[in-house]
Amino acid sequence: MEDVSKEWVAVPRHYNAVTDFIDRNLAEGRADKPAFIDPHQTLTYGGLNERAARFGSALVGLGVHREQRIALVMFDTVAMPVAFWGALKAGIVPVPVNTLLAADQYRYILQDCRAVCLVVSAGLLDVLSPILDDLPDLRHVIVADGDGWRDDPKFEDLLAQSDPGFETVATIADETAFWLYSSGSTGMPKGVRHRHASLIQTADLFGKRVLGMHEDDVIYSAAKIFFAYGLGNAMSFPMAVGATTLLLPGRPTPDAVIDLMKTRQPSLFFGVPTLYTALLAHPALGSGAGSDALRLCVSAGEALPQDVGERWKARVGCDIVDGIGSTEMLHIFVSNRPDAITYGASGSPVPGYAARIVDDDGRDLGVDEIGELLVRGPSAGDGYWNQRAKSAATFAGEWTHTGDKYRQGADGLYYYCGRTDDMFKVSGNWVSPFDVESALMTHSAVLEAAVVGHPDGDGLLKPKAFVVLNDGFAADEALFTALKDHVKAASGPWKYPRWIEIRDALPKTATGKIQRFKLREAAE
Ligand code: 3UK
Repeated sequence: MEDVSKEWVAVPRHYNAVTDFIDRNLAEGRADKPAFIDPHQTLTYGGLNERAARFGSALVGLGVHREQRIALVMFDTVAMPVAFWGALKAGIVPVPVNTLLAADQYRYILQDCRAVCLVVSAGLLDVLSPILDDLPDLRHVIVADGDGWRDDPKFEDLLAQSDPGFETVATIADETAFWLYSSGSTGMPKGVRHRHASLIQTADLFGKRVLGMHEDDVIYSAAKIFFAYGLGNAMSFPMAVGATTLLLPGRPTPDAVIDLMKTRQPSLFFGVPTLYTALLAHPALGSGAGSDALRLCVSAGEALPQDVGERWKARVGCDIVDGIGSTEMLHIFVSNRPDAITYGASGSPVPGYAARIVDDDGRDLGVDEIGELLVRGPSAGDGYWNQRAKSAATFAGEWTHTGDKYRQGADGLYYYCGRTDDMFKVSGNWVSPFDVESALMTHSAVLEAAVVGHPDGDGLLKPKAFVVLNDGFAADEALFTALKDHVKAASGPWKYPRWIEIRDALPKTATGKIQRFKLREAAE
């Protein structure tokens, strides 16, 4: 097999990612250029440099040590890159966390990563404050875009009090720079440790070489920075070339997206398939999705249905590049190319990455044979935190197991064929059937539940629940609404079952495992 490592960016052993992503922009004369624009503030590269230094020094001042974790539960505003890069500058490890989680999930993640400091957007305090006293390692809560928490100064005041000349800590290229949590089909989310050297690999190999991202681009990513997908699109890729990113702290509804496209005229747009579908259903969607400067769109998170890509191209006049990435690999590793798009396919390996499709015994498969996709590349994570068995199974030496079923067509392209487990994505967010089932079963009406992904009218999967009721409960609309609301509150707003079917019993294996595949077939 071809040696892809010659494509990798050479990174010196003593290396802090801040040098490539912040310092280089100043050295190349972009101190006054906007790096990030949110609805309230513009942050230039010079401003980011100063504020990241201040935040790094502030963390040290609060007694946070190198290699300790700080959790970032933040909306996409200019404070997010300041917190992320400020931590890296100090050799402290930021852990961006999904802003859509429920209190129990925050408790688990913050305990698991032993965050000593939490940086949180004021709007998220209602969800987080009830669990803050359950975190023995947590010493400081810094509130961004709002008032302070107990004795801690708020983000802005903390920055004002600290040292703008704070020097970048000399880290090692292979040192852990940040973590991202990845959800699995069983058990709780796992912290993936990523290295300082990985960010420049994804920015160069995918951002520059595949997307051709350059200094004059204006980027808008509907996927938020707390996702690996958004972290690259909206933060590391634009910073690697000195481009400008537009940030939207709120939900990327079709109205909000079209409004931003019109008022800010981005040249690159990043979304997930559900959003492209929702935009296509919007009467106001027209040429360039509102932006005359739009040159390219990107989709990831789940497979982009062929017809969504084709309808988008016809209506918006711009292609969508579909590529598959993962939290474990940091960003996209198999992708279409802007000048070679096949809707319905994931494309071919990104420069610097190699892919294989193997059977259960690890043997390479031939054309059109379906097996698991393995990938090799320079941005693979260093493993899951405190999960030796799962790390060994996924990060198998040079090759990373994706958990995805793929086939390689006679055209050489890779075609997505589903997951090797029962997991599926809704609007780019993972749904673990087990999670939704557990949430349903905490409702007094529910005896048992099984959840599968079921295609909606656009061919995108949504949760469908099969429920066995406890005696004395009637299957009526009021109950269905109550169950949906219950899941939204207990597990996450995107996870509620769009369809509920009442059953007398669920199909099970001899060992009592729910046979979801039977329900999936029954639902088709
Ligand atoms: C699925 C896709 C088909 C696939 C991600 C871009 O989604 C990202 O990371 P996650 O860890 O999920 C990874 C899994 O999602 N998937 C992603 N993209 C596609 N399936 N076609 C696609 N284009 O199951 C994969 O294993 O949440 C996406 C960049 C960085 C990312 N982390």
